[in-house]
Amino acid sequence: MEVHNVDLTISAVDPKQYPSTNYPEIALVGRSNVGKSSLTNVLINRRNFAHTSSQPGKTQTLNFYEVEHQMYFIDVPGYGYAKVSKKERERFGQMIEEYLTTRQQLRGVIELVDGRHKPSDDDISMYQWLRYYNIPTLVVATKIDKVKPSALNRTINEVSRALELPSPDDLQLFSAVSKQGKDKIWQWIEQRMGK
Ligand SMILES: Nc1nc2c(ncn2[C@@H]2O[C@H](COP(=O)(O)OP(=O)(O)OP(=O)(O)O)[C@@H](O)[C@H]2O)c(=O)[nH]1
Ligand SMILES: [Mg+2]
Repeated sequence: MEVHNVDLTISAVDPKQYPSTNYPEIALVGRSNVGKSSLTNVLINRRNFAHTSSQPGKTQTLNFYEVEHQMYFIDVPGYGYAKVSKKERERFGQMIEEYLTTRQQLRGVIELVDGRHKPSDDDISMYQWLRYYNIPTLVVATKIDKVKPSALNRTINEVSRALELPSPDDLQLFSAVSKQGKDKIWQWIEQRMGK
């Protein structure tokens, strides 16, 4: 999709605030600082519309970005961020879990992992959890501009093995710097939207 029109509809802290339209929704999940907001910006052709930061824990609400009056991207707070209090983490956890398991409009989830490292235990748990709930999931290994081209196959193998991906198509390499992988990710999204 060529995106021209985008709007931050709501930064929600409560399900009552979620948009009431029936637009299909795609949520982005992953560890704090992995690059969820950066991927959102690349997909919507904006520089810093979704606020990014080198400090983890930047996104603290469910941010609904309306795209082309057709769909929403949901930028979700990251997991595994130690500086957020336990209470806060539990609150995020519940909010995210409730959203992912009950939201009718949700068509799929993009789980980001850091392409430079092996998936963490949290990454693995998240993926297993999404599989358990039968939520269609694309895994995106990001920051691959920081990975030597000769090491990319190793990244693919490590992520595929650690997450036990059912198919090689369930993984996409991406860089918010070079934008490599953007078109493939859009293809997956459009397929999930039934286009
Ligand atoms: N080199 C490189 N840096 C990236 C890439 N994607 C994100 N970053 C950097 O990683 C940092 C975190 O990016 P964000 O997009 O804010 O991460 P996030 O997952 O939204 O983080 P939280 O909101 O804290 O959960 C920023 O400094 C980004 O510039 C990438 O593909 N390549
Ligand atoms: Mg963010």
